[in-house]
Amino acid sequence: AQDCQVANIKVIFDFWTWYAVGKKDPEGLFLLDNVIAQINIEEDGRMTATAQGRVIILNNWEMCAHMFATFEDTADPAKFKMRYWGAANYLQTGNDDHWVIDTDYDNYAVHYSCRQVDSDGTCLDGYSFIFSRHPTGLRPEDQLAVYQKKLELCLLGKYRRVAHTGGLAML
Ligand code: DAO
Repeated sequence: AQDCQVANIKVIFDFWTWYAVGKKDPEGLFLLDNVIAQINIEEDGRMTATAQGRVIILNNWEMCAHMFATFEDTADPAKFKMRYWGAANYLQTGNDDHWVIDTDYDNYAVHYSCRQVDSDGTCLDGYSFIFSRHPTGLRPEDQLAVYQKKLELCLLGKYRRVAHTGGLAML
């Protein structure tokens, strides 16, 4: 709808869905597949996110988790702290690093989060998402850039494909 309110004008960064197409899991894996995320810019300018994905909790109970996240800036504009929680209290909560390693905004994004840094400075426990705007995966022309970032993150070969079967994620 058109109401001519400047505050209501949507910019392309808002509300566009990112499909997770690859994931390096952390210990105590949570989000399995059909993972989608949306970055939102609130009216006060703060960044938030909503995400959903298939999870298995408690006694093999499968469900679609609805997650929310808020972000805090750090000195580095691409490094955020992300506080996240679920729509239900039996879902995970946490406060993780959220680093945007690379993105062209329109097609792909490489995310990285180290939860525990080892004594030698390497990452002992962390996770990383490869996001695409396309549920079918990365475009061939984005694969080299993503490969290069996986290499730089020392995570080459550690990712699994995240399927989008369109079932639970549509709920
Ligand atoms: O899946 O094991 C895991 C860790 C994922 C943490 C949950 C994050 C929920 C919010 C995601 C926002 C976009 C990255």
